[in-house]
Amino acid sequence: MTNPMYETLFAPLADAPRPFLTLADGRKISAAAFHDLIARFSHTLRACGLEPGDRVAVQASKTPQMLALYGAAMASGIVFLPLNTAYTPDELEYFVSDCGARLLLVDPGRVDALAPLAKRLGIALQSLGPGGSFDALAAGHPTRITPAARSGDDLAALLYTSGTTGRSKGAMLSQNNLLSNAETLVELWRFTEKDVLLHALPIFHTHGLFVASNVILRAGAQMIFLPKFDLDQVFDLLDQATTMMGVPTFYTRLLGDPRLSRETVGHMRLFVSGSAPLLAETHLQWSERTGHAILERYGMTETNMLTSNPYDGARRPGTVGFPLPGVDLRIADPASGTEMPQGETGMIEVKGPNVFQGYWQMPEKTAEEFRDDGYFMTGDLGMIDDQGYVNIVGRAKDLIISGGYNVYPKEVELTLDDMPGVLESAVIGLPHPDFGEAVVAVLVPTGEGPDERQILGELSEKLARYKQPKAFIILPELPRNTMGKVQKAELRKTYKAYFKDTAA
Ligand code: MLC
Ligand code: AMP
Repeated sequence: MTNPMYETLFAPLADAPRPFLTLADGRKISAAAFHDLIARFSHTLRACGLEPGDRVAVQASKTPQMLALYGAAMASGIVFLPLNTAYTPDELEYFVSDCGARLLLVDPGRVDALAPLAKRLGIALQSLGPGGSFDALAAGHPTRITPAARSGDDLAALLYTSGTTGRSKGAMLSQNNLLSNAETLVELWRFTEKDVLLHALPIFHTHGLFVASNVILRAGAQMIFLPKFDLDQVFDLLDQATTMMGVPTFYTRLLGDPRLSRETVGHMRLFVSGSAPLLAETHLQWSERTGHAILERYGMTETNMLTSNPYDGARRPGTVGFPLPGVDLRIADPASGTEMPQGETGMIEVKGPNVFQGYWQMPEKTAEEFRDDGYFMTGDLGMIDDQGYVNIVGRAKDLIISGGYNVYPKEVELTLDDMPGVLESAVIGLPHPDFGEAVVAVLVPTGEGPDERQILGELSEKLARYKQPKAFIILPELPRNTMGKVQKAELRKTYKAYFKDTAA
């Protein structure tokens, strides 16, 4: 194959009259029409001066155009860099300059706001989606393409992940990393061309882009492609779907709605959850209410999917199931990397064709996260039970997962510590009924004390909304151990019921 990703996932759409996308307003886009768009966008990327191996960065709403751009990047051998639409221009600037993108695509309404940034970085700026300048350029291009020659080892995408310290890192994913995972999941979860996936996840992260979209493309199936998770839209369109993938917040919100019943989901084949822990309680409530056992799986940006509960066989609440075929997973002593006996808790370490190629231009950081024998340290603490199911029992990394989005406390603390009235801060995740965990800032004030509204105002210029604290707790000092280290575990324990019974 001259371009495995394009040929496997996107070429089969060409000239196929079958439906591919159903949009929120009921409009359908055929596979053939979608492929025409991919071809036009591919020519347009080249006309904008991008060569195979160059990066295209995109921060745009979830539209068919955004998904077609992904296909076009693959067809042209261009590395796709999708960015969370919640990122502020400050956040965006780092990603775009770090990866040396040649072109930045944004929503039409954001061009004016981002033009100075693009000028400063010397990068071309176009808008994508209805009324977009990129779409207008594309209209003049042909609907046939010859894909760029690429091998499975060539880079397909760069996804940025934050870290416990320092700068965000661009995880380099090759064509084979993505394809091998899609192939495994199609088989394991029994996807066929008869499936219709209700797709309400964002497509700038692994879950919505690589798990959901790649699986559907590989299976030759179709999607109900919603701009975001909206309960009314989901209930309106659910009866046309056979499967859904979501973060746990999708399931708790659906459970909170009286429309959810055995009848409303009677025709569904499969519900998948991931990106954050699904409470055993949610799993059980879902089974009682709908008769379906949610299939929970576990993965990471750097590794794609790693484990899954079985399709046939018991889907155990509170576990993430078995290592995927082809994935070697071990529980190791975090300090030495020595494998631990079954039943003991340690670092989850993995190896396989799905594991990424390293961090963009950060060879030292990459080396730090791999063992000498090639295992990648996930930063998750786990245990394998007597039936072989992997249980995630904690995190070695200081990370909060809020509604499926990762928030690294250090980034929020550094921003807070710079603000007037703040002497120091500790950012923690507390159990939250809607988001699973919510970001909370514990602040020690200087003399006058901080003004919360002013802080939130300043934070919104610097940090995406989902990273901003949902609550502030003011203390005269932070609890520290004898070494002077802030005891976040103690803070989490003291305030664990903070959001209990709070309406979402
Ligand atoms: C939105 N807000 C959030 C938030 N999402 N705050 C904290 N955590 C979140 N996840 C903010 C909004 O800006 C808004 O702020 C307020 O919270 C409520 O808005 P909302 O309209 O209710 O939010 P909503 O659009 O419904 O979003 C919630 C959500 C969404 C859960 C549907 O966050 C979502 O789609 N999450 C999926 C994330 C995901 O795909 N993760 C996969 C990563 S890949 P205000 O104050 O303005 O009202 C990965 C690997 C793997 O992890 O294994 O899959
Ligand atoms: P990200 O960096 O956004 O890809 O997030 C990856 C992290 O999400 C993993 O390292 C886990 O901590 C977490 N995660 C993903 N799936 C699950 C799951 N099913 N249960 C618990 N944590 C999960």
